[in-house]
Amino acid sequence: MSTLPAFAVPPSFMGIAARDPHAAFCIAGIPLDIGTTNRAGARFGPRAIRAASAMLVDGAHPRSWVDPTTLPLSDVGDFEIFLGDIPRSLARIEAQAAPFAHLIALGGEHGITLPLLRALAKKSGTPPALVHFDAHVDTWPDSCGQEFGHGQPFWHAIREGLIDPARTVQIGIRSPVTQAVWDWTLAQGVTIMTAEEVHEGGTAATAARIREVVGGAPAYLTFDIDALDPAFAPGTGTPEIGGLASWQAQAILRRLSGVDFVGMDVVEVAPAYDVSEITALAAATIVWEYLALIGKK
Ligand SMILES: [Mn+2]
Repeated sequence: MSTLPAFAVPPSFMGIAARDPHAAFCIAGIPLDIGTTNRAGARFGPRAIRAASAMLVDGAHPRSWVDPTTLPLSDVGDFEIFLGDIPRSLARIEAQAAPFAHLIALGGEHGITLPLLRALAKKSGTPPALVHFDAHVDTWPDSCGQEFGHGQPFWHAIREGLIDPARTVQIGIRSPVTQAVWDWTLAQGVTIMTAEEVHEGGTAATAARIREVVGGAPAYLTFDIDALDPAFAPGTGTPEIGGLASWQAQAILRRLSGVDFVGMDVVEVAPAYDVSEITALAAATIVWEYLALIGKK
């Protein structure tokens, strides 16, 4: 717990002073956004999320009673990327992610998840389960001619065997999508929970379904902030109406204690389109919720 007022907390995540890459949990920014298909600007996501996280240093999580500021946690700064060069950037991200025991990444666009999963696969051998919050399935074989844009990460991840599709669950899905992409995703064994299903079934049933799909497998959490409704997260490149309220995402995450999470990212925060920093605050709080979950283990 910090004794500083929120506005005076240093500009790392939650004001963490440690930059030790050997810490049990490490936070890194990955300011890549050149694979976005609509509004770019997620390159400024990491700094906005860090700034908003200053609100989260005043005590423990009111459900798990973990205080994330007391965890063995470092903020190692931002990864290097190559401007204008997606393949080279992805290779560089993968190499930089490799040494960390447990990485929590602040995007950047969703394309960063592919090299993070590649790095994880090299470490663990067995493909993890995937808990994927998003408005979009992100299993397009290409978007606007891009092979490695922000709509492709899970097309590649499934084909490369980086995740277990039978233990993959997507939550909040609602965007326009070609039926061939939808059907291919389901045919791989992926569970799709639409935003409507979350709204109508409730957060407890959603969390129960996630737990059922993931089972006891190691799991990776990828949270595209556009899973949230634009009313709660306007600061993103490809907003879609009908999304989750921030309380719903929080309520679902709080019911995932005991899941064996091995890494996470929060992506697609584009501060230029944000209002009153609510998108950045939502993203920072999602990370904080995640830290409360893994800190309980
Ligand atoms: Mn996405």
